[in-house]
Amino acid sequence: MRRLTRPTTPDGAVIGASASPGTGMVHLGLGNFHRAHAAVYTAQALAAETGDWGIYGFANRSPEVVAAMRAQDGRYAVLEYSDHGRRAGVVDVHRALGVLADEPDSFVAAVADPRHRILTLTVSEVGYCRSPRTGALDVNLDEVRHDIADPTHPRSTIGLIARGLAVRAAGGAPITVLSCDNLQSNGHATRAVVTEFLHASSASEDVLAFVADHVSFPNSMVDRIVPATTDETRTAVAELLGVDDRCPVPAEDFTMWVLEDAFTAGRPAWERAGAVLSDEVHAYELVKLRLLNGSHSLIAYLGLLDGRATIAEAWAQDFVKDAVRACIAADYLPTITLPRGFDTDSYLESLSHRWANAELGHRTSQVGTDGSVKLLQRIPEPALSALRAGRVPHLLALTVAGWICTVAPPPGFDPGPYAGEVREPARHRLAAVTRGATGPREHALAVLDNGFLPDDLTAQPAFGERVAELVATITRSGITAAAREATAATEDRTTL
Ligand code: CS2
Repeated sequence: MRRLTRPTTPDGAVIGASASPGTGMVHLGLGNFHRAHAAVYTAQALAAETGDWGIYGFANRSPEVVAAMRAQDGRYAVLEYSDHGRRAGVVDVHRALGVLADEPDSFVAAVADPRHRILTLTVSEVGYCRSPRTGALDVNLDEVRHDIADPTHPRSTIGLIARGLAVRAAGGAPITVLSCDNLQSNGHATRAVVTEFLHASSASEDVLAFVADHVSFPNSMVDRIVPATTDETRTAVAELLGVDDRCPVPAEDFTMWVLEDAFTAGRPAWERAGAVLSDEVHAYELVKLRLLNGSHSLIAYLGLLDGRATIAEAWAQDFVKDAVRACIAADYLPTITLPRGFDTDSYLESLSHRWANAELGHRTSQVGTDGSVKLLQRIPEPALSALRAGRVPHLLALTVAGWICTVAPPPGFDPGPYAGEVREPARHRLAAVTRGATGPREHALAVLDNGFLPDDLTAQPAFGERVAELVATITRSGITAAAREATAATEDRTTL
């Protein structure tokens, strides 16, 4: 079968429009999420309104996707699974490609190039180099420490972005840095870590003033469930399009993007592709980070510990549904001021539907990955607001207990066949701090006492106690019993 390229793309298969040859945006993080989300919005925006918005895409580390896209004239397919079956379309908006780890100078030059007016980021929660305890730039991370000492040869994401902006400052051309990651107030958070880095590395007043006055960091809420590519993805694309694509992306049909309209140097007409420009991004972020992502983590850890490979299989279990419903009603919804006119019932119904999408094959281990960093965006704030109101957030505690039992199982506890697939950057440190614990409770308390959660949450002993009890119950009686117990302890209910 012929390889997907410009000449072999079937007629009518291109989603939206192809970008023109020039690049107007730089993107960091060529993973599946960007390729099925912002790239698709950009292709559709270009169909509605032309502009020089081709993307110069950088993969963080992995050369594979860059090699595959280069061999395919920058193209790849998005394979969408919905109730109506599956369909595939080709995205053609990447006009230059690189691997950050191999050519950091090209990235810095691209950010500094005044023709580029937006830098978009999908570097995952880990990429922002923030301290779990304080949320500020983590100057104890090796890469960050290195970059502060030698900011002209950076290795960390934040050091590289800061370097690009510092070089750009000389010409003074404004630019927008747009985080597309699941971080609360992701624009503010990005501005904060970049600025903290510039201060820590003794950047000049001119550079600081440029970043303060001519670089905008809009907040945005991003949403599309995008699993990892498998052989089935490739086979399905071959069947649907008749070409061999080495880097297709599977995705659900749902997609959503809410952005603050703060683009200092222009932007594609993303609103014409369905993105929402809103002054209520914060409210949308909380809805998404808590109701979707927070619940997702709970589904993932309950499912993993119950031997379920996918989110859909986990969501099919009554004990998981009951726990998630109670969690949303009692632990998440009371902490959110909803956007104007928001229809909670239909949002919850659509979540249930999305989690049930079995064709997607979205793995519990994928959602369970990087828990030490992802959970920080999902658990501490709602947990604190419950504790301050005098309630124990049993199901948020269960989420943390599920994470501990998955990635740092107490001695003698078997987390099941899929826990080993979970990537966890803190795995070694977790093993080190729990070594020698005298039982599951002490094991959990050792995690809570060692800086994995924000200080203001660990200052509330009721939370740690609840997590420790639930880790003990999971170890002694299993995940179903622990989930049922935490659900029963939670009074409010809602229906999904
Ligand atoms: C998931 C998200 O892996 C995870 O942690 O919760 O990637 C989720 O699928 C997306 O945010 C959906 O927009």
